[in-house]
Amino acid sequence: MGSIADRTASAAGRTAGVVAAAAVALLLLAGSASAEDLDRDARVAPGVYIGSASDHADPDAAPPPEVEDVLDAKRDVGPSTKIVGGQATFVSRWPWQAAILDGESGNGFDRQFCGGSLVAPNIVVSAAHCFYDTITDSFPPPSFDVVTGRTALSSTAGQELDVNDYFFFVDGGGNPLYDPDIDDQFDVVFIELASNSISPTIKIAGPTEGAVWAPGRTAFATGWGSLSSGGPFPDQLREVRIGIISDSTCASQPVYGASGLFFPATMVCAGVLAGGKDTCQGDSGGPLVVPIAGGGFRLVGDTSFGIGCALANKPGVYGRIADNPMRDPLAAGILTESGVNVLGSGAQPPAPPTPPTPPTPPPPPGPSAECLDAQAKLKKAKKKLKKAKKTDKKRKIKKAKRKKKKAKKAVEELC
Ligand code: 4AZ
Repeated sequence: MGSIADRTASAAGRTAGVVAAAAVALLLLAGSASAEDLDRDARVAPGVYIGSASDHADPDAAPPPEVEDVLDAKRDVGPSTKIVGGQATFVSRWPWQAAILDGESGNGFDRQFCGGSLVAPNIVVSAAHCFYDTITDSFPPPSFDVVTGRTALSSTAGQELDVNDYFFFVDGGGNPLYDPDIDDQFDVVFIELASNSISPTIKIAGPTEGAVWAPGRTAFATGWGSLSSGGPFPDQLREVRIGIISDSTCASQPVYGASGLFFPATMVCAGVLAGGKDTCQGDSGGPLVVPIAGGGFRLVGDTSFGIGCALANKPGVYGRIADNPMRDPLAAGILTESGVNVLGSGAQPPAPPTPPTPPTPPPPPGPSAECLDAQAKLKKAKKKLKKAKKTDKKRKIKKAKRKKKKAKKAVEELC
């Protein structure tokens, strides 16, 4: 518990108990300020590290209020299969999809409060706001379970796995960078499972793969969240097809510009500006993925927040996990914990669908070349017959008549 934090903290000569890590930190350590020096409005600098939840107090504390919000809402409305904007799907299509469960009582439907993405056999990426306790302003020790390989939450399919620890971004002084009192930046954690999941994993889009999640690209979000704000929750996993939205559009006045909620360094928007398709409460932490050429997907975001759900000009906002400043510390922290490189490389966007072959153009108007040839031959045969008639030679006339007849027949057939 707290292992990478303690190891790297001492390597960097920091005081005991400071949690900091990630290979990328080496690039950023020089001249890094103390926690006190940090300007809270500039939390992207001077460094982004990874810290763990394991040192924090009271494992028996009540779950964070945001967890209770989702669970209360589920108790109120119960399961439903009626969802707007997406469609029911199967975990076999999105096998990296994880469900995060709270407490001990009830089935998976009763206990699920967030989603996640399996990126290594023992690592799930999820959202920081799923775990942060806004009452104590801290990340409590893990008191939740993770399910993989399950389509219907209320079933017992797949694996239910214990959690060893979870890790979040911290600044150079070991303070969490996710702080909902300020904004929703750095809304990402990775969870270390106590044992491996057998489900297939997904790679995070790597530094050479920006094209796969360029603005306008097709994306999919999946989860068990309500797809209408305050509405019912489904028991079966759902998927929704949306698009990546540019930072400039998302930061524009009619979208999130006026609210001041959107920070492009740590967030990416995806959705449909006309409204109607979106993630919603309970989808948090779950995957935002994009298809790649040759089949397969890359993970580019974790479901974070939005104003309402599926409203026009209010798309979903996702943790920008495929870009720095979060990508490299996240990947380095996971590599340290699990030995797995979770970054993809070399993937291209899928080729656009091949356009239908154009219909063969109609033949040009007018007589064909064969017809013109036959007509010329007939003219010649007529001339020859005229000439033959003048000679009065019967055999010649007969031969010319035969030729003319043949040429006439050809004209009739070809013209
Ligand atoms: C939520 O409350 C939530 N429309 C998640 C995603 C969105 C809104 C709310 C995006 O967990």
